[in-house]
Amino acid sequence: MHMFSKRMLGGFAIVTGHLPIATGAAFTCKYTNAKDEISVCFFGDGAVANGVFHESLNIASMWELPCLYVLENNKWSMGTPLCRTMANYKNFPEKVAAAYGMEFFRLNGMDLLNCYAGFREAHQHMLATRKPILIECITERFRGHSISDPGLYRSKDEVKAILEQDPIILMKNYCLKLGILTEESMKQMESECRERVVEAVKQADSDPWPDPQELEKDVFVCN
Ligand SMILES: Cc1ncc(C[n+]2csc(CCOP(=O)(O)OP(=O)(O)O)c2C)c(N)n1
Repeated sequence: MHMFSKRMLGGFAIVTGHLPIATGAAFTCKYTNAKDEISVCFFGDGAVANGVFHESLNIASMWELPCLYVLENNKWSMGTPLCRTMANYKNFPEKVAAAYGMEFFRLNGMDLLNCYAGFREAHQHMLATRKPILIECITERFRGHSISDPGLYRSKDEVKAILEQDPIILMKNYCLKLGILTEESMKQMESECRERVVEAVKQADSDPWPDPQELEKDVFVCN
């Protein structure tokens, strides 16, 4: 939630707070005629009952803005199931996309290859049409919403069955079976990743604090 870079415009504590920002980034692509660029926006199923979701899709479709909206549907928003937040929730995203005249893709978010193929196609389609697309990735949540959520609304057996579908482990097993990777090369990769994370944390801890004057830099309206 707290990461930000030039090409990664941040995560936001306000559910759907980032949808207009992503839509604005898509507007920038159009306005600056950046024909090989698109804006990509991820959000959970907790966002789809919010008005900002609808406003963003509507304007993106109307103005033909190249925004790829990616709904990660894990069927829970905090401890509330989708059926209690969304009227007519079955196949809801598909219907919303149709209502705004947008292309819609449903992907198996637990299957890396399915997602790879789907995202690739969506990307190519957007480069050709410059219009927005809504992708729904059906997925699962391995833990509670946050560390303060003990997840008591799901049984241990339910969570165990979900953990067995972990796409990273399934992909790892698939690669081992095909002989693309070995147990050793996997371990090597894992330790390299761990080292990179440790290095990044060290750098973050040792970097100087920014100058407080920076707070107002690039802010156009201040009180
Ligand atoms: C506008 C707004 N309303 C309510 C909240 C409180 N809230 C925080 S997370 C959340 C649910 C988010 O659901 P989802 O995006 O599906 O994420 P998940 O629970 O699956 O992690 C809510 C309602 C908020 N942050 N912003």
